[in-house]
Amino acid sequence: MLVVMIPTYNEAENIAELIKEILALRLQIKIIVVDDNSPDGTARIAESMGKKTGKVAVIKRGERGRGTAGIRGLQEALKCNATHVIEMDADFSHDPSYIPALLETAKKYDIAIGSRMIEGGDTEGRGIFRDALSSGGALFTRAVLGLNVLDAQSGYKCYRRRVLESMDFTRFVSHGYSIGAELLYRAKRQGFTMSEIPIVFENRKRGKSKVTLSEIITSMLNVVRIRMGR
Ligand SMILES: Nc1nc2c(ncn2[C@@H]2O[C@H](COP(=O)(O)OP(=O)(O)OP(=O)(O)O)[C@@H](O)[C@H]2O)c(=O)[nH]1
Ligand SMILES: [Mg+2]
Repeated sequence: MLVVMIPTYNEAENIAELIKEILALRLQIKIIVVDDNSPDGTARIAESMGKKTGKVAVIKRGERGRGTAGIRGLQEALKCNATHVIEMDADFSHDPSYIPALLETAKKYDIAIGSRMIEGGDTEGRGIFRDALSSGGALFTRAVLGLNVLDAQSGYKCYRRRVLESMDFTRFVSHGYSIGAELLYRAKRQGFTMSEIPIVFENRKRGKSKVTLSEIITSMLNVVRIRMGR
């Protein structure tokens, strides 16, 4: 069974439609939403979708943070017998229509990455500054961590169960957005394979961005810490 894990903070304008589109793929899927007590009622909306469909579980956390919310979601996915786990954003930057291709790729490789950087991939609707920051960040991450993928900062990925089972998240040196890159780094060192499929990443149309410039810079510094192991 495939679990799709979605961290949310104030995504009331996106979450219901996203869940509908994912379930419309008609795959054997369970959705786990990890919400950090969003003031806009995201969790309530997701819960009501869960009641209607029986396919959505909502985890409500008291703390905040994209990174730790993601870890919690991956751990919960393992508890419900997932063979594969997809991690994606709630804001439609990650088009759910790529889910089947990610899953297929993760049947051949341990990790499939939705990539903006390989041929056929792209980023749309983002300002030139943010775009340059993403591309530069991806190149930097790849070089420092010695990864053989171009979009190591992508938040749209599919993991095979055994990758997640092998991770001791208590040993992770990063806490924020760089957790994803750290997971790839640790996976590569353990001999897991990974491959990218092209995605067109569209800037969010509804709701507000949560990531700050300081978080982006911290996550770059964390890449160096990951490499040094502390
Ligand atoms: N649970 C949880 N989810 C979060 C938190 N911060 C962000 N998210 C979610 O993580 C995903 C990515 O966050 P975004 O704000 O879209 O960040 P981004 O995609 O890097 O930036 P933009 O595309 O510019 O908005 C979205 O689904 C958010 O709702 C948080 O503190 N807790
Ligand atoms: Mg986003």
